Amino acid sequence: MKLHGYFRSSASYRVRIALNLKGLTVEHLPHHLRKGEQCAPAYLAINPQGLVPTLESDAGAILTQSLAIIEWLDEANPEPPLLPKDSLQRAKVRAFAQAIACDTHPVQNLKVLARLRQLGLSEDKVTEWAAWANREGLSACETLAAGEAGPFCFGSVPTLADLCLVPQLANARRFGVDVTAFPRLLKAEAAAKAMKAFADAAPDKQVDAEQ
Ligand SMILES: N[C@@H](CCC(=O)N[C@@H](CS)C(=O)NCC(=O)O)C(=O)O
Repeated sequence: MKLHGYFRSSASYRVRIALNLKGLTVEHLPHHLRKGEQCAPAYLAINPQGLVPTLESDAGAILTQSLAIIEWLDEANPEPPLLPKDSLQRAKVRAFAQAIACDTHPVQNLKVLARLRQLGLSEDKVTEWAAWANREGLSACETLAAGEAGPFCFGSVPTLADLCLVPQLANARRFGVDVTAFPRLLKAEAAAKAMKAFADAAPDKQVDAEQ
């Protein structure tokens, strides 16, 4: 398999964690987002949104959207499961993951911030916007996980929720968010980061990582 990604891309980071948890190896094909490589015609031909990640299966199928990719990997490689067996817990895990992937990450994404700059917002205001988006989303997630058994977001093993949480906390820190406001999320993050699958997926461990 081939994974088109970028070391600092949190959506790619989610998929890297899933691959590592499943013990799957892929060829990593980096696209430098700040240089606009995601908009090259050859890449748009496989991902018309011009976003990473994209996964190419061994059979040549092209998959986009990190959550769809992760669910496909989970179905094709059921161990260890990334979603709980209980249908209510499964819905809660998906809700948490979507709170990050559908409602938080997209409004602080590179192209949204670039558009805000084009519309005249100063760099300070752009960062303020991104920090606000992260604070809002993570604060809701703190409440969603508050009553759940730990140490992970939803119980004693990592789920799709943790795959979304860890990369988003990295984004939040980059935008200067005080993440100590989210103790339940930090507990889950600490448990996750102690696992090699999460540690090896970190941005600074990737072939295209910049110093
Ligand atoms: N919902 C998509 C989001 C993908 C996405 O926004 N990726 C970012 C990097 S984390 C990207 O490619 N940004 C390029 C840009 O904004 O131009 C997913 O989960 O895969």
